[in-house]
Amino acid sequence: MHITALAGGVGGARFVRGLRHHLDTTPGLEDTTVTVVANTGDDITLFGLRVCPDVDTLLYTLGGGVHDGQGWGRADESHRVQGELAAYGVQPQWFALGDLDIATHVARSQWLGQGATLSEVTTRLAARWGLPEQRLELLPMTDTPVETHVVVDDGEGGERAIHFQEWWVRHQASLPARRFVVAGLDRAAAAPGVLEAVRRADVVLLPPSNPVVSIGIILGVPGVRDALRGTSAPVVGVSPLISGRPVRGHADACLEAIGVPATAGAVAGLYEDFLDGWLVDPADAATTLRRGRVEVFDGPLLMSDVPATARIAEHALRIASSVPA
Ligand code: FO1
Repeated sequence: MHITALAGGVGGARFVRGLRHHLDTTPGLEDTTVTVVANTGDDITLFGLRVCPDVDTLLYTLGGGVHDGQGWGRADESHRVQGELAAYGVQPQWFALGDLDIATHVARSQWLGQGATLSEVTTRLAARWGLPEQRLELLPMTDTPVETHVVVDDGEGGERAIHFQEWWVRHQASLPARRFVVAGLDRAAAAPGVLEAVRRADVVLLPPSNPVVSIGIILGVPGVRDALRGTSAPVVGVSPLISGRPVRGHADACLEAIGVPATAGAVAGLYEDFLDGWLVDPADAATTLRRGRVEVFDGPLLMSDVPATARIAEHALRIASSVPA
């Protein structure tokens, strides 16, 4: 069996880690391969280094090196380099880059500078984190540099665009977002293997990632949405909301910016043209009605630890085998 998942950062990475745990501990499913297509709209160049937060969160989480409390960055991290940069007055300081993490960005930037594509670089980084041995393939959604920007009020009656990370990390999504603009997305091509991974999958999963700035950005890569509509595989999504709120992150602020209510039903509506099954938390079951052909199921969605997350993944796979694709 082959599973393809579209993922953002923390929620996507934790879900895929649970999925892999379920596959590895279930007789007959160990050989299942998983392709993860990662959002790259969060990418940013800082201190001359290319930083790919969602790709790195997936690498570290699946490779066993993540700072579990934060959900991103490396465990046992130090911040001596950024401290030294601060002493030089080098900005920004609102985005914490640890010393071990910086090595990833140096390696990536060096290889990109030598002419490697982001896919090739990601494959090299994934090898260091042991992903192939776990039958995990990690693909950036595109090799074209894309960056999500957030249009906010400029305080003088006009508007200005800031990088997504500045809005998310520096301002904690507290500046009302007028809209998201993804520089480069309309001209981007899906990275090698991405469309095939959707088309040849036996199951496609949408982990509980941000529906606007993670999954929504991947869906904006030309060809991805059509591949999802055309795949013969069942497509099953896991709601990122519990009781209408994101467990972490700012999905509610993102949904508000695009005029979509923060409800599990409204999020399913964003995927209605290709989704077959939608898994919501029991807290949202009563208010989530079947939408068109999308069948709704409920089960606990709190990813409190790896075994609990594995049970959510198992439920998603059971749904995949029960819904008509
Ligand atoms: N998130 C934060 O809230 N604060 C940070 O300083 C921060 C630094 C950071 C560095 C590398 C990295 O890969 C991720 C980092 N994140 C940080 C997380 C991240 O930028 C966001 O959670 C995502 O981009 C949204 O999915």
